Amino acid sequence: MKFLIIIVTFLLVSCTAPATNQTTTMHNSTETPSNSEVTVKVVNQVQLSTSNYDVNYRDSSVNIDGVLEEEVWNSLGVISGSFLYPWEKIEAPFTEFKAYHDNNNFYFSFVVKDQAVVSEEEWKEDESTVDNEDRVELFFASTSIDKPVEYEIPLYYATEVDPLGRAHDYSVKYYREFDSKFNFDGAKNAAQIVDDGYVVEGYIPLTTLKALNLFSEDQIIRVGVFRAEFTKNHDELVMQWISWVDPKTEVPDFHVDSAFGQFRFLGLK
Ligand SMILES: [Ca+2]
Ligand SMILES: [Ca+2]
Ligand SMILES: [Ca+2]
Repeated sequence: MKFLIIIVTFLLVSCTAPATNQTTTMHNSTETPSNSEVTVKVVNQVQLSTSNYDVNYRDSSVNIDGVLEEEVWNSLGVISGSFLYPWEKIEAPFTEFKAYHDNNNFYFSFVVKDQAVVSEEEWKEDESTVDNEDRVELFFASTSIDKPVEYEIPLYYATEVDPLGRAHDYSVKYYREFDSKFNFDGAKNAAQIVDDGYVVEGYIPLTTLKALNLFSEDQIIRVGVFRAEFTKNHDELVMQWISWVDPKTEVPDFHVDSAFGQFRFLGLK
C-alpha cells in the first residue's frame, strides 16, 4: 500500500511541475522516501512556479507627488527585468516597480522609460480616458479569479494610473464584467512626466485592501503588474502590452488567472 501511494504521488509530481529534482531524489535515495517527504517536495515545487514579490514593512511614509526622492524607495526590492512583452519577441522598454507598507498604507511606485508618452488633456468622469493612454496597472485578487468560491465567482480589483497621475479603478467579475464606479477608498496617486518617460507614485490604505477581503491567511494578495505601452503613429494608436508574469494566452489579455503573481506582506499587523 505504501509503495502504491509513492507511485501515485510521483505521477502527480510529473503532471504538475518539472520533474527534474523529484527524479533525482527518487534515484539517489537508497531508502524509499517516506510519504511525508515526497509531499513536502510537491508543495515546494508548486510554490516555485508562482512569481513572488515581498511587500516589506518600513516605518516611513512618502509624499505622493510622483518624485521618488524619499530614502525609503532606495531600500526596497524591485520588479524590473521580468517585465516583458508576452505577445511580441522584442525587448520591452525599462519598467521598474517597487512597493512596501507602513501598516497604514500599501505604497507603490513605477519608473517607466518611454520615448513617446501618450496622455490626454481632457479627463472623462467615467475614467475611460485612461483607455487611450500610456499607463501602469495593478490588479488585486484574493484567490483564483475564474473559479467560484462557495458557488460565486469572486470580484477582483484594478487600478490603472496614467502619466498624469489619474486613475481608472474598477472591480471585475470574471470574465471582463467591469464596474468603473468602484473606487479604492482613500487611495492617492501622482505622476510626473520626465525626459525619458514617466514616474508614478501612489498608495492604497491597508484598511481598504482588508475590507475587500483580499488578504489570505498567510497575508498574501494575488497581484498582476502590467503596463500599457502606447505610441501615437499619426492618427493610429499602436498598443503594446507589458506584464510581470507571462499569462501564456494566445492574444493579449491580462484578465486571466495566469497573469497574476503573488505579493507577500511581511510584518503586517
Ligand atoms: Ca514622493
Ligand atoms: Ca508610450
Ligand atoms: Ca473608479
